Amino acid sequence: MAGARLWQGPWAWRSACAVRIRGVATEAHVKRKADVARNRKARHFVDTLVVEVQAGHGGDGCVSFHREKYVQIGPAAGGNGGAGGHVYLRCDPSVHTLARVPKRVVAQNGTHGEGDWLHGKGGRPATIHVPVGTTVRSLGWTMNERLIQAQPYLTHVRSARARKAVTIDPTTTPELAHSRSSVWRHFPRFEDDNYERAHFAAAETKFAQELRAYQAMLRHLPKEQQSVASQSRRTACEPRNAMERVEEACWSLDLLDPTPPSEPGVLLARGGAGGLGNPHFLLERYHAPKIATRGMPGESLLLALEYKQPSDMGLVGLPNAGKSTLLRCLSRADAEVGSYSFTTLRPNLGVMRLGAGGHLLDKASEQPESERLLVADMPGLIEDASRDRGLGHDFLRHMERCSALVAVVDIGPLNPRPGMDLIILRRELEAYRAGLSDRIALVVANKADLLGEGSSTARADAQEKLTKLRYDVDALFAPRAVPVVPISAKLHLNIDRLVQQLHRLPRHD
Ligand SMILES: Nc1nc2c(ncn2[C@@H]2O[C@H](COP(=O)(O)OP(=O)(O)OP(=O)(O)O)[C@@H](O)[C@H]2O)c(=O)[nH]1
Ligand SMILES: [Mg+2]
Repeated sequence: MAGARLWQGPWAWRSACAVRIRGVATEAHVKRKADVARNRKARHFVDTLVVEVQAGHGGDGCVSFHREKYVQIGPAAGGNGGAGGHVYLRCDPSVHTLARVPKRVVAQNGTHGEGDWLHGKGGRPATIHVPVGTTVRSLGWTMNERLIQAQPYLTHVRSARARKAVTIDPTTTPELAHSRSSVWRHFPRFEDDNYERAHFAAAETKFAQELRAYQAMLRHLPKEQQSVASQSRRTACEPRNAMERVEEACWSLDLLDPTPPSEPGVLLARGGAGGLGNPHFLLERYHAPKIATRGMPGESLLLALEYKQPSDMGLVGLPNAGKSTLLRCLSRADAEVGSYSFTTLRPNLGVMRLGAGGHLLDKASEQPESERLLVADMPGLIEDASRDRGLGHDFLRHMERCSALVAVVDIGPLNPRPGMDLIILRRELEAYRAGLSDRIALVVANKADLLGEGSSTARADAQEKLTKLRYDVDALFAPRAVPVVPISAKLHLNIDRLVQQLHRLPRHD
């Protein structure tokens, strides 16, 4: 334990120093910190995710000769390796979050070929299921271990120079020689001198021709049959920094329709082709080939997923206005409530159940529902959230798919001018996306229970404050008429009237 602390000590000290040395934290650093904080609490509401995708590698071809009674030296009988599994992406209407998408998706490798012409089995494909409304961006293809090993040799044999003579000298180009050994398999005891045999040169030329033909065939496939990895540029980006570079994505797709059941989905990464067994290298003058090829590496890529949660209405407001309390009051959602700012770090969702007359059904009510409205409670917005103050305003992406917005303001005694909150809110919504504040269809004046307590003057003051707020709302949203409903979300006061108003809200698509 003490050892572990000793080991952690200098590391922690060094990283703290690194931040101090840099002096000012970069914008990206601040953004990442806010993202980490948001993810920690509401893990069920994952809206952005970077996924490492790895298609299966091909199984190795086999070097074997047929043996049976009275047949001592049979023909070449090594099976081919199975192809690696592809990785697909499906848009699934039964999925509503990215929380279940693993951060690394790996398809199965093909199995190796065996003797007696037994070909290997193809690897099982892997499928990523995402909700309708997900934006998929490819951050580029990446190198995997198998590709790092095989790439130099594969590039060499594909090159024009190699077309004339494929000769690799291990003393002058040891790297290439090493890479070559990750592509070829040999019959036992032939590993050392197989490469010097004339037969190998002929087999290598054949392999190079076939490799070129295979790649040309892939290139000429219709666009929708080509993998996303092959349509992307190579990236050197690390998965943990990937979200910062999402703007540089080289391929992107908005999945607005579910994938038909008859289709496998978008092909993200193609599995590697299976290796070739030794019968494949039977040439006119060589009847006992003692070589086979290993399976080709599967494609790998880095993917950024972004999900904009569609909901019927979104509760927006400054911190502590009582948005989460209101969501709890309207639905069974267990949103966290606290008397400090930024209690909510990620959007919470709740379902508002309405009965036949458009009234709110009790949480335990067994009465039949006539309508359901999905309500999203957003984290608090503050002034300059668009400049990454507070939690920033990235979470507003969910508002883009929200039919109507409900602004929640604190009308209690601690907030002398609730109208100012609306001005800040409007400005921040507009800073995120011009026109977004036009979706505000209702203003909820919360914490009304704290006003007008006791004397009649207090009641008159409360009335005046509400009138002033109505005046501010009219001035701010003119020529639109935006109703103001005073409530107490905590004490469930005037909720019936609020529900009636919510029911009547105009919905944008
Ligand atoms: N008296 C009174 N207090 C309320 C009412 N609604 C909310 N509160 C209190 O106000 C505080 C903040 O409530 P939250 O629901 O967490 O506020 P929020 O807008 O979700 O805050 P953030 O998540 O930080 O943006 C809590 O202490 C609540 O108990 C109300 O109607 N009356
Ligand atoms: Mg909250």
